[in-house]
Order: sequence, then C-alpha cells, then structure tokens
Amino acid sequence: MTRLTRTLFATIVAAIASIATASSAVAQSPAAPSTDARYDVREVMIPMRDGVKLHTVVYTPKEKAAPAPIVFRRTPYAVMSAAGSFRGSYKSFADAGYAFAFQDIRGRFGSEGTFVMQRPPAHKWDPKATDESTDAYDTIEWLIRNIANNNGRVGMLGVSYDGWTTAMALIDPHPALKVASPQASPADMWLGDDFHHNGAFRLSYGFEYAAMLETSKENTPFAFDRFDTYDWYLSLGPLSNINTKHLRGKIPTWNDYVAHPDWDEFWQRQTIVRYLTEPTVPTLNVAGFWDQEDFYGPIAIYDTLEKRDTKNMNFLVVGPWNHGGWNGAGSALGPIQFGSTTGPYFREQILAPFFAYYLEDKGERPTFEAKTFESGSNVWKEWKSWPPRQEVTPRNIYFGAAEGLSMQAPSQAQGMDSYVSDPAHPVPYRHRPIQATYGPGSVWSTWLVEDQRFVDDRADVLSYEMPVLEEDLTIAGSVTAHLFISTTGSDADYIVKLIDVYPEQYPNDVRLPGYQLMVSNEVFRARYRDSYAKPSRVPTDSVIAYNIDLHTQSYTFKKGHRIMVQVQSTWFPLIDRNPQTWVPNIFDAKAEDYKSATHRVFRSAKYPSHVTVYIVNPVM
Ligand code: PG9
Repeated sequence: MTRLTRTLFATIVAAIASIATASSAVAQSPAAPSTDARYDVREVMIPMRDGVKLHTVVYTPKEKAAPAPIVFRRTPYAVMSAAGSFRGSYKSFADAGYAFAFQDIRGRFGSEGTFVMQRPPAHKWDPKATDESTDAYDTIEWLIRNIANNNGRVGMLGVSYDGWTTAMALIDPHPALKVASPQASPADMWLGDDFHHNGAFRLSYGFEYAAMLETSKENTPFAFDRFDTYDWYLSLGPLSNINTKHLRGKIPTWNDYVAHPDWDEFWQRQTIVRYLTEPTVPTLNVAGFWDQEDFYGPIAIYDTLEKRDTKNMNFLVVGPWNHGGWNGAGSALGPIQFGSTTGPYFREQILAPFFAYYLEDKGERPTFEAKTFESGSNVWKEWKSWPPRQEVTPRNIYFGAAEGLSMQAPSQAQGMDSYVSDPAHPVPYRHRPIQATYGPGSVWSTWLVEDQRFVDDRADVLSYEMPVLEEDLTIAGSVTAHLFISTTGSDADYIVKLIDVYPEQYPNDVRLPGYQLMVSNEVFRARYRDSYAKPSRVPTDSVIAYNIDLHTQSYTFKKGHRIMVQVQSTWFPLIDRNPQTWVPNIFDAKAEDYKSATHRVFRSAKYPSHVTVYIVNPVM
C-alpha cells in the first residue's frame, strides 16, 4: 500500500466506524469486548456440530434475582463493541436484566470457518450440513447450558444481515427460541433487496458491499481514488472492467453476479421464503418505509408467514425509518420531521413488551396485527391486516396532457410523452458528489428522502403533477405503477417515483418550500417483463405494459401539497447502466453496446399509464 492509499483507507475505516450506529454496524473490531458495569463479560469459542468454533461474547447480569432470558444476535460485523447497545438500542433489555450473547458468524472476525454471502439452508436434505439455522441452533443449545441463571428462553433479533440470521434461525428453530424480531432482513437478493431490484443490478451497493466483506475477514472498504463515485463508476466503462481492472476474480460474490445475471437457481435457493413458509416462533417483523437497503425483504417475510399464521404469531411494524432507523431517535429523516421520537416508542412500547411477554410471561399478548406510522399526518395506525383490506379503496392516478396527473382516465385516442436516455449521461440517484456508500461524508442513509428537484428539469426525466390537493389524501397499502412504454432500443430500465410536492409557501420549515419527497419508488429491468428467470429482448417500437410494484406505504399527502410521478431510465450508480441494446448478459456487455434510446410513455384511452394507490376510506 502506498502512503496515500493507507491514509485514504484509514479515513474510510474511521468514517465507517462513525456511521455504524443505527444501520449496518460496519465497524472495525477492538481487541477486547466492551463492558458494562452491570454485566460479567466473557469471550468464548462455541463449537458447532461440524467442529467449527464461533467467536461469541456473552454478557451475564451480575445481579438478577430471577433467572434471566437471553437476547442473542448473530452478525458478520464484529461483536466486540456490543455493550454500547445496552445504553442505546438494547436499553430496555439491559434495564430488565436480560443476559446477552453476540456471535461472529462463520468466517468473519473472530470465528472459524468460511464466510458465504448468503449461505442457503442445506440441513433439511443433508443431515451433515451446517448453515445459519444450524449454527443458531447449536449456539442456543450451548447458551442455555452455559449461561448461569438463565430461564431457558432465548429471543433473537437484529437489523439487516443480523435480521437475516434471525430469520434463518426460525427455520427448524431450537425449542428454547421463544421469540424473534427479524428487522430489515433481506428475503431475496435478486428480486428486491441489497443486490438487485427486479433484475436491475444495484451496482454501487453490490460492488462496494461484496468488496468490503470478502476482501478479508474484517471490513475492508474498497479504496476509491475519486471522491465522487459517480465519476468513478462512469469512467469504469462496461462492468467487465470491475474484474479486469480491480477485483481480478478474487471476490466470490462479484463473480456470482457475473455468472448469474438472471433469477436462476443460484438466487432462488438463497431465498429465505422458500424455506421459512410458516411461523415457527412468535415473530415481530420490522421495516422502514425509507429503507435504502432492505424494504422488500421484511415485507416479503411477513407476507409469506402471514398466509399460514393460524396461531397468530406473526406481526408487522413499519415506521418512518431508513435502514435500522428504529434504533435511533426516529424523529426525522433528513429535513422531514415526524413529530415524535418513533425510535424509542418502537423499542420501549412495542419491542420490549413483545419480548417480555414471550420471554418472561409479562404483560399481554400483542393486540395489533400490523402497526404503521402514517407520515404526513405523523400518527401510528393499527391494522387488522397489512396491506389493509376493508379500510381502503383503490384509486388510479393517470398520466395526462401537459405533464398532468388526474384521477380521471384519459379519453383521448392519442397521448404520449418521450425522453431520450443516454447511458453516457445517466441521471444521478442522489446529489453529486456521490460519496462511497459507507465512505467519509456519505449521505447514503438518507438518499431516499432527498429533494427530487435536482433532477426534475432534466430532459431525460418525465415529471407528472396533480393540481394542489384541496383535502388531505391518505394512502395505505400497495402502490403499483402500470405503464405503457415503447423504446427505440431492445432493452431498458424504468424507474418510477411517487412524490409528495410540498407547497411553495411553507412557513413551518425554510428547508421545505416546494420540496419533492419521494414516497415510493422502484426500478424495473424490461428484459424481465415476462420472466425473471428467462430474460428476452424488448421488441423495438412496440407498446408494452409494465406493472411495477412500488411496495407499500402509509402516508398522508396534506391539503395544499401536490402529488407527482417521475419516470426515468437511469439511476446511477445505484443501478448499473442498461446498454439499451440486447445483450444476453449485461455483465459481459462491451462499451459499444451502450446506446441512447428514445422511450415513449403513453397516456391515451388505449394505453392509460397510471399509478394505483389505496386511499383510506373516510371514517363514517
Ligand atoms: N444491507 C446489508 C446486507 C444484509 C445482508 C446481505 C448483504 C447486505 C446490511 O446492512 O447488513
């Protein structure tokens, strides 16, 4: 390493440690476990059924009259700083005198074995196999035998990767696992979580995360030689240059992206909802409406379990949070204020009582099925189901002439808007400079709430807007875009954003007049319109219907605001550039395959592009 690279590297590591709080906890590991005066702490190597030993830090309360339950978390991000959470995110558990165990998963930090990015469960058909489920099982067995004065009950929880290890433990769980809260757990890395969305590759996250976790056993951020990674990714050229110039075939997950561009068995066998098909343990699923990494996953897990929740063990909480935002104050995201501290409310009023009920028989069984925070009106709502059924009515918001939006379907025979998308000048997904995802000064964690005005005057972004709302309009449940589009190319990406436009006069907050807040969004890669497993060339100049799931929301567009919908074809470098000409595998595309194309979005009686929302019925 040169001195410059070393300095850059040290800066990145320091920055990662500083943003490691609420979200992915990507921190470097100190030499000794952190302490808390209330706890005895010990480091142990716990043997798994195949002899591999996993590094675990165990905290036992010094004073506890009654036997204590155990809170258990498994992570790839290091466990040595865990006691810091006893005064923060785990305060309620520590104040209640629970024991804790934090474990490095296989191949990470102090643990033996090999790290696999998303190890598919294998023990069901191979009794000798180990996976994240068996490792959780074997550890729980050890914990209840070796932690003094425990009550034989374990609760697991964690955010994101640690949410996923929690969800994995629910497949054939240890009988002592009595409660779980998978939070922002990915469910499918190709359909909707960290690495792809609807087949569109999440370039910056996919590249930087794989390099960070697989360069060494500890977190090793990729050392960019440019601060604005928009420039870096653009000058990279075709994706094949990642291996030729940088990773040189050494990062297994990058090689997997290249070898498996489609939703093939490689991705499908990692999909947790293929194995976790019914509730096995009382489960509190947690998600954030502005989660920049895993919003698809927690909802998919909840939905799947809910279908077979005959014993009412499966619950959902979705708040106004980014990735892991419930572990912070949760009173604001960027300049958007929520009027209360939703983080402590969740931790103290929802999570802690949930765990206390199942781990200590304290309090009452949860009375809600789903709880969402309705941003805009800034209130918590309880629902009998999520998405709600009886309380809502579907409404279509149609694209119209003069960049308008209306609840009336278009009646005219012709109607269309077009834009030229040029892969050489992609639309940035957030304000430039785009710092490395977890790099110094990165605003990655709040990019979903950035003011979209920075792109709405670009010629390659279509913006449709409704007149000013005369009444509040509240939506709850799914948001789906139904678009009719033709292209002069033979592949394309379509990005749709549902936006709340604040009034021009907004005396409440000088940062917000005219603000364009993204409420829902998603990208769709057109080659997958008929099949995620078998992509096909998009017929040139043919009008094609795309149904794009923009996920769920619970939101009030306030009187005086306007609803906007934007459509564009690049979101860079969040999403890799689509060449817009047909190539079998975009990871093998050549520089000359990337071409400009004209996209036509139709808004006629025959092709009425629109967004469907579910409007909350007025209370009678
Ligand atoms: N979003 C991160 C992640 C989870 C699982 C796999 C890959 C990445 C995280 O925050 O842990």
